[in-house]
Amino acid sequence: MKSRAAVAWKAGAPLTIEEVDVQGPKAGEVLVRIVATGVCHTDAFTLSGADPEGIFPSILGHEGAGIVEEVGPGVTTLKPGDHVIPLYTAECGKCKFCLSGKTNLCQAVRATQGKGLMPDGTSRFSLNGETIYHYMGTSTFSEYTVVPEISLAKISIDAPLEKVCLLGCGITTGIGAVLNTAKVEPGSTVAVFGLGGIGLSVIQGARMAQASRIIAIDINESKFEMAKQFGATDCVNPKNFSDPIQQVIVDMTDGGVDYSFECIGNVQVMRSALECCHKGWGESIIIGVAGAGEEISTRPFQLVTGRVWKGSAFGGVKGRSQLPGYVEDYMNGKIEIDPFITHTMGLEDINKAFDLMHEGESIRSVILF
Ligand code: NAD
Ligand code: AHE
Ligand code: ZN
Ligand code: ZN
Repeated sequence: MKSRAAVAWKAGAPLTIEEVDVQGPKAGEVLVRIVATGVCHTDAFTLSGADPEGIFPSILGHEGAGIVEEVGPGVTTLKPGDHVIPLYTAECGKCKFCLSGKTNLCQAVRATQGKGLMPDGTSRFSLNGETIYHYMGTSTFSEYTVVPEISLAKISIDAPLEKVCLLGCGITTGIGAVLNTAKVEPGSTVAVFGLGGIGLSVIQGARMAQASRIIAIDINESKFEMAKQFGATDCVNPKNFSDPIQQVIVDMTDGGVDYSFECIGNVQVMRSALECCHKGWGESIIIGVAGAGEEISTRPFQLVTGRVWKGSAFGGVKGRSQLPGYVEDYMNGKIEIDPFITHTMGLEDINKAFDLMHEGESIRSVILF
């Protein structure tokens, strides 16, 4: 079949809207009609060429929601008409990772996913006979996409897809990092570096966890108003201080915060986020994604003296079993999504969504098909 899709032809070039060919679902696969998709900074990261796994030409997008159109042979848990959120972290329930009880990082399809291919090693997308690669196993910048059954969370038919698409990445990632990865306790102090969709979701999660103090840090002060709405108690622009930001936070908190979160993808800020943690117990969670060749560093003494460095992918959330609960929590008012959607547009304007992100103007743009 034909599908309207935004194709990334090469690093750094704008996406172009094409009528691509989409092959029907093979065994264990599902054809999904995407209704809406957010644009996450990770899409921009891969488009920039900084992603070691970036492949071109490809169809980006990993923060979508849609409706099952057709299922391939052997698919038992989904049927046409079901509402779904595609998962860049699958949940097979059978692999060593799924069975460990220690991680959400199912590896059942991860190897082929990282090569832009379906689990059988081929792509469902092409244009004029040329292969177009998948992205993160989701490719939500296409009206029709093919996704493994184990990479789809079935959600309530009543949930508005143009809102809950953001649970496909940003909002779940931020809240999950607080609740699952850090396990922030009531009364904790928290520092959040970077106030985009991820950082604001961390703030939302920190408030849910009843943190007593939430320090929001960004070099773009226009983000502070929304940070306060979500529960930030203090807003700090590192550019207003001559001291390093970690020293500023340590001075503000009698020795450092209990938890910090890096939501930018800047390795220098990752160091600051670790070093603003309290001696003896402070934990810093890396959420931001850094480019090829970049490395983090600190004095080992920072860890010897009890600070802990952790990372979090998709907020530690197991998509098939836990994401439907996040959708319910949105429906019953426990999770906020609407204020994140600062812009909506059609697929033909998707490059504008990237511009708004780079200009610091948007939190999330949602593309409506
Ligand atoms: P965004 O562009 O919307 O927000 C980034 C924010 O960081 C902006 O407000 C920007 O002003 C701020 N910032 C930039 N440089 C800064 C600095 N030096 N000091 C303080 N603030 C600074 O991005 P986003 O969509 O919120 O994504 C944030 C990061 O999280 C990206 O690296 C993205 O790839 C990553 N991410 C990771 C996961 C995961 O599962 N680990 C999931 C989603 C996104
Ligand atoms: N491809 C990159 C890594 C990108 C990355 O870390 N992705 C996050 C999700 S970001 C969503 O916005 C993730 O889930 N990572 C775990 C995984 O298995 O990809 C690189 O450096 O190669
Ligand atoms: Zn994302
Ligand atoms: Zn698995």
